Amino acid sequence: MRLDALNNPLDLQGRSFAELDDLCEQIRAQVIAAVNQHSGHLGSNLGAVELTVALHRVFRSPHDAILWDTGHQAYVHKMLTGRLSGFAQLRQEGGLSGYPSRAESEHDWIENSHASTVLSYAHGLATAFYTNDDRRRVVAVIGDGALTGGMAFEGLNNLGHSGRDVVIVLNDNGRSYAPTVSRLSESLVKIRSNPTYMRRQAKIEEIAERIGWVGEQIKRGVKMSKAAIREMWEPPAFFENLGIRYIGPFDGHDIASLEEALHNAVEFDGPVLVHVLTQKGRGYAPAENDSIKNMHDIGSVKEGSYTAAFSETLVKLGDQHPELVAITAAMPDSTGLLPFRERFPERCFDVGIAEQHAVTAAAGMAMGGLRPLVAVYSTFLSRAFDQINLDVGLHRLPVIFCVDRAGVTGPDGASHHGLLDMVLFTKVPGMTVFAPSSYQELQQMLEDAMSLNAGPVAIRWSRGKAPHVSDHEVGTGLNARKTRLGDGTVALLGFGQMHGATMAAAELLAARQINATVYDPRVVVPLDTAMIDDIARHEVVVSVEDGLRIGGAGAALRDMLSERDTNCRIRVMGIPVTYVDHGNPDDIHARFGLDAAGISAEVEALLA
Ligand SMILES: Cc1ncc(C[n+]2csc(CCOP(=O)(O)OP(=O)(O)O)c2C)c(N)n1
Repeated sequence: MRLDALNNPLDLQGRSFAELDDLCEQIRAQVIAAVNQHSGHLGSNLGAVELTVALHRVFRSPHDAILWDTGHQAYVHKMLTGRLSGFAQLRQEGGLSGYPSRAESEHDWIENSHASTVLSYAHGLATAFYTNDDRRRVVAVIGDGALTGGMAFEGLNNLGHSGRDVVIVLNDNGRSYAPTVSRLSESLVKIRSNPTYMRRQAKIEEIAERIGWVGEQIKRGVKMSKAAIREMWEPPAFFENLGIRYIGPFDGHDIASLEEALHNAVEFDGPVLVHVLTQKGRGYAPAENDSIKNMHDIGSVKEGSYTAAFSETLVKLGDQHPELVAITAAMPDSTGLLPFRERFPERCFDVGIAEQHAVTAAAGMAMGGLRPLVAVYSTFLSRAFDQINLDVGLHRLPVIFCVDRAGVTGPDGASHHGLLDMVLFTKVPGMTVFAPSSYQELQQMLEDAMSLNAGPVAIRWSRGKAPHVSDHEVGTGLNARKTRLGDGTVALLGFGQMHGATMAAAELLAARQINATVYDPRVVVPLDTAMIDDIARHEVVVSVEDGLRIGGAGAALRDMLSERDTNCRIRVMGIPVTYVDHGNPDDIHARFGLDAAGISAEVEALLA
């Protein structure tokens, strides 16, 4: 069977296991080729090939709902549901999304790519199907990493309570990005390393059943020893105490045994967890041998990037400040924490995919006299806003948020852009917010943040390469920096990386005899009042940010200007309130006028 002749999961029916094994080889080759060309998620998809084939043979998608937690491992699912040709344009503007997408296929029920949500969707769908007497199955695939997120526990707990018919497939490869950090995972590992567990458990149950009628005493004794044995194997007890039947573990690369397990699972009433052991990066030696993250995705910290500036300075600060500790929610590599962790292993904490817990744990550490820094992507931090606002902000705790991938991030699409951070941070009383425009600015801000003790500080920076500047082009403290002297007509302000675009726009304007003042505001909150006084004297002020235009940095600036006695006209440029698809960041900025041409055109329109 040729993969490129497969249009529909129904084509998988009636195939021999030998044919399916051959198909899996073809799928692996396609995954590797696509990721090598366009980057994306490699290890997780290579590990889920057989599992995805088995799921599509046992369940009837899209009638049955196959739900993927996070969704980064759904490439194989896409290939089996008629989208193979789309991989030529994987993650490119207008091309195939790197995550499930409802616009792409009726086989994709959910498309948000933030982890740990799938059990809640599953509970909701199963409730709706039950209520409507709609006999569809619901299958939720969740990784051991995603299982460390609090929402997963909430979902399990509620599923066990409600008894909804959901098949939960725990795709356990022992890894998130890095090896999964979780007590439950350690117990799962015990099972993983003991393949006789299943056989032994079946035997004990059988014996107990057989001799159970001999006498009450023996029965009770056997029950107790069953319980004791079960407790030795915590995960089954963990799930079953929550009201979820546990079966497993099964070899996640053996289609026959997977199918048998899935068929058995649907026979039970109520929620069942099928524990499947897989190998991340399976079948591709470089991924199998990557000890950090089995090539979870391609590309880590790039030289010259903002992340690299953070990573480098953090180690230096760690030497100077023994109280400094760093926290990550399962992403020590891509957030740039590895050098710090290597040097100070006991001062670096991976808390699992648990951003909310990370923030409140940081609050506790700060209360106890440590100086915690939370390194996190902008998009993932927004789910912990309540914790930032109340657990940290209200307590005026000096937690430092190092917010990577702020602004438009590009190929990962709507759920991965960091468009909300400035909107949210500007609403936390007492929070200081920095937006660096260069490698050196980020380093300076991180050092300055260490001396701000009265409340939380956030430094938010964009993905990718940072401009490199010389010492005299770096500000200090909470001051803005005037980077171009104009004639008082037009003032341009570009927050963070958008400073570059405003400088370029000023050059275009200069060619048309418009001599603009340019500021690098540096600090989003509190805005520098000397800068406000100065720009208030201009005829036209244009602020540019790579976040939502409404309620963000420019909006706060406009608010402050409106309180002055000034006739200046202000235009706030940023991203409109919309979900922005995947694409190249430069193209996306240009689409919203956030490039030199767009900014200069806006200025000319305002002057006209
Ligand atoms: C809330 C949230 N935080 C962080 C991430 C980044 N992230 C994407 S996949 C992943 C690891 C997932 O591990 P697991 O669920 O075990 O799946 P695997 O890739 O190992 O198959 C992480 C941390 C995310 N998607 N969502």
